[in-house]
This record gives sequence, C-alpha cells and structure tokens, in this order.
Amino acid sequence: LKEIFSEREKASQERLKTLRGYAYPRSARRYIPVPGTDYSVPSRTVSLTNGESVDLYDTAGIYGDTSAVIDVTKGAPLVRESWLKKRDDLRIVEGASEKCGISSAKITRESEGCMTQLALARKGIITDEMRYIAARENIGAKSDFFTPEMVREEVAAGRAVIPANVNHPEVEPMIIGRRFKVKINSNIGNSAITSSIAEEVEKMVFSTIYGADTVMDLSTGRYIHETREQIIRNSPVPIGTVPLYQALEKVNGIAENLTFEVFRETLIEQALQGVDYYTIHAGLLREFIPMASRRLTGVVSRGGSIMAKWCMFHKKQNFLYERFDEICDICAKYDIAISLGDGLRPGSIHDANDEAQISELKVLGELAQRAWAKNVQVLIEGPGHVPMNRIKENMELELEYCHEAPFYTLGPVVTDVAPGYDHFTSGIGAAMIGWFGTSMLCYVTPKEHLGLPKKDDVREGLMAYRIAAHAADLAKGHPGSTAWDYAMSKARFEFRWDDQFALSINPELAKRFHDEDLPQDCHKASEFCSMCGPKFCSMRISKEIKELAGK
Ligand code: IRN
Ligand code: FE2
Repeated sequence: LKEIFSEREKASQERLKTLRGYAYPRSARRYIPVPGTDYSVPSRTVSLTNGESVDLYDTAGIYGDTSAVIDVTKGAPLVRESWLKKRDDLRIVEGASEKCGISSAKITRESEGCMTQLALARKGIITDEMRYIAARENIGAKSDFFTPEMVREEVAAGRAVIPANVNHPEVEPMIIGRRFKVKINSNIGNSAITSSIAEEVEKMVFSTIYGADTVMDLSTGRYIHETREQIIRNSPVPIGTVPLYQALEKVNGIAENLTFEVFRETLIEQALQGVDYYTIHAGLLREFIPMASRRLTGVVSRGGSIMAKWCMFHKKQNFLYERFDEICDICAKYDIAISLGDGLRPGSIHDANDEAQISELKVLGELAQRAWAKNVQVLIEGPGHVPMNRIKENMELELEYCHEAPFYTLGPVVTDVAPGYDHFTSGIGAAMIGWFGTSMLCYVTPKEHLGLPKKDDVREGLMAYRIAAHAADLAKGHPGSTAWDYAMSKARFEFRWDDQFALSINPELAKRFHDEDLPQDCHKASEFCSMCGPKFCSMRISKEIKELAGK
C-alpha cells in the first residue's frame, strides 16, 4: 500500500485540484436547496458576460467545487451519512471496516429487512435519495417538473434504478431510467499489463469532472481490492464492477476452476466495500453456446466468454443462472443493483440481433422478474455492434422481453471499420438508442479494440457520450435540457466568444481552435471568425438584416 501515496502520486493529486478550474472557465459550483429538506444538490453554474447564467447538472462532487480542499487520502464527503444513520433497518457489521490509509470514518452496514430503494418505493416511502434526485433532475428546467413522488413511482415499477449501496455514503444519488436524463458510464480499471492505483483514482476523478454519471472499475490486475477501495472512498458517483473478474483472479485466471463459493465470497467482499451495482452474466445459458459458435465473431463479452468456457468444461448450466436467487439475496442486503450482463452481445455488424443475442435477452427478462421478487433493482445490458437500421428493434425487444427495466447499452457501434474512431462510431448508435429510450450509455473510447484507454482517451470517450446523451435528452424533451443550447445559440449570434467557450462541452478545445487563427483579445469580441472572415459572416449579415427589419 505504500506505493499508493508515493511522491509521484501526490503530484497527481495536486493536478486534480486545479483540473476543474482549468477545464471549465466561468463556472462555479452552486448548491441548490432541496425543498422541505436541509440538503442541497450540486450544479455547475456558468456565468456569462451579459450577466445571465446557466445551471448545468454536475457529476463532479467535491472535485467540481473549486473552493473545496481536496485530499484523496481523506476520502470524499459523506453525503448520505445522516440519512443512513436515521434508518432503523440498518445494522452495523462489526470488524468489516477497511484499513486502507483513508481517514474517512466509514462504518460498514447491512440492511436486516433488505430495505432496498425498490422495497421502500413499493411500500410508498419517499426516501431522501428520491428527494435529492427529483431536485437534481430539475436543474436547468423552468419549473419543477420532477417530483419525489414521480421518482418513487418509477423505482417502484422497476422502470428506474437508484444505485446506492448502504456502504457508499459518499455517493451523490442519481437515477437511471428513461423518464430521466440519459446517463453515461465511464469504464476504468487496470489490467495485468499497465496502470497503478493512483492512476485509476485519477481516472475516476477525471471521469466525474468530465461528466460521467457512473464509473465502472473493471480492474483485473494486481491490487484489485485496494484499487477499488481507493476509488469508492473518493467517488461521488455510483461505482459498478463485474465481480466475476475478481473471482477469476482468485482462481489464477483459470475459468474452469471457478466455483459459486469463490464468486459468492467476492460478492460479499465488494458489497462491504460499497460497490453500487454488479454486472452479472447470468443470461448466457449453456444451450446458447452452439449459437454463438456459429457466429462470425463468437462471444466478445469478457464475462460471457469466461462463463461459456466454464459451462463447456463442466458440461453444466451457468452457475450464475442456477444460483441467481442467492445472488439476489446478497444484493438485497446492501441495496446493490444488478446489471444483467449481455454475455452474448454481437461483436460485429454481421452478428447483430442474431438468435444468440435475442435468446439471451429473453432470459434477462425472466431474471429481472426474479430479482424484483427479491426487491433487487435491475438494469439490462445491451449491445454491442448493430447497424443503424436494426437499433430501434433492440430497444423495442428490450422493453417487451424485459418488462421495461432500464436498458444500459455499450454504444452500439454502427460500423466495424473505424478503429481509433470508435467513440464516434458508437456515439452515433448511442445517440439513436438513447433517443429511443435507453437509460444509460456505456462509453466507448477511441482506444476500443486497440488498447487500454489513457486519460486523454477517457476524456474523448466522455465527450462523445455526453454529446450523444444530451442529443437524446433534447430529442426526448427532457425539461432541463434546452436552456443550455439556447444560451449557446444566443452567445453565438451575439458574438460573445468567451461565453461560447464557457458553454462548450469542452471549453479548452473550443478556445484553442478559435485561438489558432485569432489569438488576440480583441478578437474575442469581433463579429466574425476565421472560417468566413468579416465580409462573409452570415451571422453578422443576419444581424444587420435584423436591425434593418427593426427600423
Ligand atoms: C454495458 C452494456 N453492455 C456491456 N456493458 C459493459 O461492458 C458492462 O457494464 C461492463 O462495464 C463492460 C464489460 O462487460 P463484459 O465484456 O464482461 O460483458
Ligand atoms: Fe467491439
């Protein structure tokens, strides 16, 4: 563990402190009070040069508050601690707390009555998390469209999920459901080959600053447990994992040596740390494997391939399917949401929407009902590689077979021919499927199919996915989504260049591009850019037309 806080890593913490201010000029954290409570939700308020301001949904937690002191050795603020303290169903698990070099006073809990957000919602109880979420979804809207009761109803119906383990008091609650803002997930994690613990913590922080709504730690290399602990203790967003990866590490990477006991022990280990959702590849049944063998690209899911190998070797049914109810019992105790993995997602345009994929999807629907019977919240994972003409069908089948559980897709990538640009090929598919009703989009970085993403790749992936998610919000008419575009267009028409940069999805990039030809300060007020020059600027001519029309 000494390695974690070495000198080099301290330097990276220093960088984190200044990153937010650098990434978003003219922005400040504003805490918006939640009606009828003593807490508030964070927003990023962009102050414009004309005196107006725009409030934007903010995922960055403490890292978005430039006045806060950030110390990753202390951990993030315990946003939910007072709510958890009030609950009478929570029991303290003695001796389970971590000695991880982080000083936040973490208490490990479990719910005796399995009081998940779903169980509470079904009882008609509006939780603090639900109140917080309603206010958060209203950021940027003209009126309070979302109410705590609406949040409760969506959760109770299984149409929305609040990933919030009782052992993750640092989380700022958020919701995944198709009536709400489309969310994006950032995947991080080391592999056996590269990356250290501090680098992974930095990627998590980086992700939240650039707008990730959740982060999945997909670490497979050394120090899996320690890496995850550092990430969770510092994370304001829900953390997801694929527990199968760590279980496989425990049996030295030999799939056939996996047992349910090792898997179960891993689930509990991660539950006590505070993981908010688990990808569980329980829908890949033994009888579907021949279908996958006939494919062009077989099984491309990591978890899926591990389970397929296990089934083949033992000539037995997938133990995640067989023992699914026991998995749900563990998840219910800590309120961990299950994200049903798409082990048979298509890995090529050729294999899209095939028999293997659709057969698995039907099983995911059956498993969703089994989880709901145990009051466990559920997401359904989706593809993959799909051409544009077959995307809508994916969404329709998911709603039908999976009883409207929120869909969470990986892209989809709409063509196989662009490695290096797969944040773009998949951003197209993500925007479409988000518009059709997918609740969360798992980002794909430019490194997809090529290597482990570094920080710059993480940022590019997130930018592509925020664009896709926001475009879907606009198309669906999310009440909080239009003000941002309106402010940008107005700034553009009025040639307020600094405001255009500040409102950009990536201000630093927008300014750098503008500066390439017109770096002088005087050009930050000029009525043209270097694209058309002063004489041919249509916006400038339009402005003159407007003035003439006014006269
Ligand atoms: C999302 C939708 N379908 C797959 N995902 C994500 O892919 C999943 O949540 C996880 O983060 C990642 C790797 O999953 P496999 O390859 O083990 O299935
Ligand atoms: Fe792929």
